[in-house]
Amino acid sequence: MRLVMDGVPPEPPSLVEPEKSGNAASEERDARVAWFRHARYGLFIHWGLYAGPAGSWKGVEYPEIGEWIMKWASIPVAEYRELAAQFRGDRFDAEEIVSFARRAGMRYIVITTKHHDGFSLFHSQVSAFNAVDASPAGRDFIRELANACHAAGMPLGFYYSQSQDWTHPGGAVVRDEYWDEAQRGDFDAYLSEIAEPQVRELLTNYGPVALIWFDTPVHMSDERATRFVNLVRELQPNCLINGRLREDRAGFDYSSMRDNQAPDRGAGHAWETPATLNDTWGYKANDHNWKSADTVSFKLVDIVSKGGNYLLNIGPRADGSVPEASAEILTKVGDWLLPRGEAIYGAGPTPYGEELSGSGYFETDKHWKYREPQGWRCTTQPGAYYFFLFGDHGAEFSTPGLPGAVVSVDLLTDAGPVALALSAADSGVRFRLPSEGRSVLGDVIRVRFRE
Ligand code: JFZ
Repeated sequence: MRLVMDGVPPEPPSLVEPEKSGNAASEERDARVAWFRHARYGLFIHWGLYAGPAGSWKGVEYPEIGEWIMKWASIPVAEYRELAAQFRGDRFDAEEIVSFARRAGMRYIVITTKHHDGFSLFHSQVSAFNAVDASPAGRDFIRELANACHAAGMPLGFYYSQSQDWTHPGGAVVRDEYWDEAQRGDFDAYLSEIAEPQVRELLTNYGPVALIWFDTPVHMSDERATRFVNLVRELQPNCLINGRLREDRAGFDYSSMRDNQAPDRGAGHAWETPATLNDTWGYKANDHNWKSADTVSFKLVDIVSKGGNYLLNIGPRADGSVPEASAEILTKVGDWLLPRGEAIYGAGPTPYGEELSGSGYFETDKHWKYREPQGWRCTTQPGAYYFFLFGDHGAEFSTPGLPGAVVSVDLLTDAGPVALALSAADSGVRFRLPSEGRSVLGDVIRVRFRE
């Protein structure tokens, strides 16, 4: 994964606290984010015109993330806009995507309504560069997905590139490195004529919006960011705002980790790791570097045990179909997760911490510090701790101290809980795992106790 923002090594993973954004009272915010903290695992969808070139332009293949192809290949605005004429999306099936997310155990969806290329998947009155007016699809894909999500009770969030916009004059470009004169213009005019009205459209025309996911806050001063915050609070007071609205990356309702990064340990406030399943967000025909299902289950548990959320991406092809490999991996994780869901959804962070030391990770082209699924993690519910054992962990495990007398110890299997024999350990319990009912995606042991 390349850090496209700058040429210097990234900072170590860290969380920027929401409090720093001078945000509303924290009780109000806590109430707003309650559903989000419960959900823990979401589906990110990067879909747009860039899925057509799929990583190559005029015979040249670009190694970087696919949705940035316009910049990598310095494609002039007029030429890029022509891609819309081939955008049909005839295999895009919103209901299928929602049932897929469910099946995969994901509890919210976030889709790119407009990425940096400026093309919107929704019908807009302020720009004709959208799927209804500019493409033969003639469909408002956001309306379709919103309808399907609302029918299924699936929270839907909107990714919206508020700052970077490479095809509307005045939209920001990283480091002001414009590659076409047509991109130049007045940034504040772009904000008031395109970005703010489009955010208004998104928050007015599609029913309840669970969250809005702003990104790459180039030139996003506090004053400019505040205009977006006010718009969101005015139109949909319950809509969450992520941590990439403002230049300083201060979180609003929750904080956003840098892409594919997790911190060493948790924090009191809500946070989220956005992550790719291969090395791109937007579809690339030749990127087959998929993370395995056990890597995904490990990262999910690692993140949840630190109090965070995992937002994991798929990049549909230009026709709207989901690459089979990503569907397969996410379904495998769902098969493991759903019978063990009580250990993830609404679960609290680890009461320990010793198991986390040095566990932060990030993936970039400069650094590769990635944790193999290993060791143990813990999540909690009232009256129960869940111990997740990863990798080649052996058949015996002793827990650290527990807060009350143990009532039962069960291995959560695909077929349900199986009671384990136990003996007292130093301060917790010691148990032996049976050879049946184990999973390569991680064994989960529920320890119930009386407080
Ligand atoms: C941004 C986008 O540019 C990218 O295309 C994708 O949508 C991703 C989810 O977000 O990329 C970023 C944003 C922030 C960092 C790195 C890449 N970061 O903070 O390290």
